[in-house]
Amino acid sequence: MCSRIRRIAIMSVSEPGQQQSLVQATLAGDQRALARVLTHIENDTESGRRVLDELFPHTGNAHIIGITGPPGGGKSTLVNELIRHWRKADRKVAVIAVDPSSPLTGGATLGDRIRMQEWFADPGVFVRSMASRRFGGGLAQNTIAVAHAFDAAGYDPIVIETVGTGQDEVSIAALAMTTLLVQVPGTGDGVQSLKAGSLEIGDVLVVTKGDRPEAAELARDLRNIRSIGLAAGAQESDWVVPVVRTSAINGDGIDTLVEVIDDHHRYLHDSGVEETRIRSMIAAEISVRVQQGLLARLGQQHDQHLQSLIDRVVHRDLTAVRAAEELLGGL
Ligand SMILES: Nc1nc2c(ncn2[C@@H]2O[C@H](COP(=O)(O)OP(=O)(O)O)[C@@H](O)[C@H]2O)c(=O)[nH]1
Ligand SMILES: [Mg+2]
Repeated sequence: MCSRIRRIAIMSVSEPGQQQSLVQATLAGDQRALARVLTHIENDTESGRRVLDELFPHTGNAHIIGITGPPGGGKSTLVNELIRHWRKADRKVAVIAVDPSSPLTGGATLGDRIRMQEWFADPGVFVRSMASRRFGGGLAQNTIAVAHAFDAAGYDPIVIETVGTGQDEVSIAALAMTTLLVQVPGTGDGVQSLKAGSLEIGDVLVVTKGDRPEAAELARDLRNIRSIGLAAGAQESDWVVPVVRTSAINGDGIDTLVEVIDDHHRYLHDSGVEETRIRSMIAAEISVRVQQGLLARLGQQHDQHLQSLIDRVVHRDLTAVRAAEELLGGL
C-alpha cells in the first residue's frame, strides 16, 4: 500500500509540466509543494534529481548552520530557542534534524515533536526530520540536497542538527558554513575526555545547559584550551572561536549566540574565506555522492566476482588490497 502511494506521488511529477509547476510553487514559497519536493529529493528519485536541477540556480543565499554534539546535549532545545529569535527578526527558518534512529520512527524523538509543535502553524518555520540511513549513523545521504531545496524556497538560515559521533562531526563541518559544536556540562568527565582534534570542527563552541553548576567551569576550561591553541578553529587562523554558554531554562546566552553566528557569517564574507569554504562544501558534497555511487556500483557488481576474489584472498593468493583494486578497476 505504502509503496503504491509513493509510486503515484513519484509519477505525478514525471510530466515535465507538472514538474515545472511543482518547482514554481516551491520557489513561490508553497510549503505543500516544498514538502513533496523534499520527499522526492530524500528518496533520491530521478524526478527528485530533475527538480533539484531546476531549483539549484536559485540557491546560494542561505546561511547553512551545522549544530552537532552528543545525544541529549540540548541541541534541539537550543535550536528551538534560536528559531524564536530568528522569527522575531522575521527570518524564514528551516531545520533539518538528522537522527541516527531507525527510519521507522522518522528520525524525530517524541521530545522533538512536542517542541516543534510550537511552530506547526507558523509558515516561516519548516522542520524536517531525516533518519540517517547508511554509513553507520552518518549524515543522511541527501541532507545537503534537502538544504538546497530550502535555500531555493527562501529559507535563511537553514540549521542542520546531527548527533556528533566522530566522523559525522567532520562531515557536518564540511557541509555547513558555520558549525556550532555543543559541549555539555555535568557529564562527569569535563574537558579531559575530549578527543584530540575534536574541538577543531567548531566555529563556535556552545556550552549548553548553562544553568548547571558545572557550566561555568566547562566554559572557562574551553576558553583556556582555545587560548593555548588546541581549538584554533576550523581552517581559518584569524577567527577566534567564541565559547558561548547558553541555557534554555533561563534564556541566558541565546542573544549572544545569535550575534556570534551572525559575526561568523560576516567574518566569512568580509575576509574572503567564504569562497574557499563554499568550494570545499561543494567538494565534500560531490565526494559524498561519488562514494555513494561507487558503493552502489560495487553492490551491483556480480557477487560471483566478489566471491571469487574473496576465495583468492582466503587462499593467500591475493591481498585484499589487490582485490579492492581489481573491483575498482572494473567499475
Ligand atoms: N538544565 C537544562 N536542561 C536542558 C537544557 N536544554 C535542554 N535540556 C534538557 O536536555 C534534554 C535533551 O535535550 P535535547 O534538546 O532533546 O537534546 P539533543 O538530543 O541534543 O537534541 C531534555 O530533557 C532537555 O529538557 C538547558 O538549557 N538546561
Ligand atoms: Mg535533538
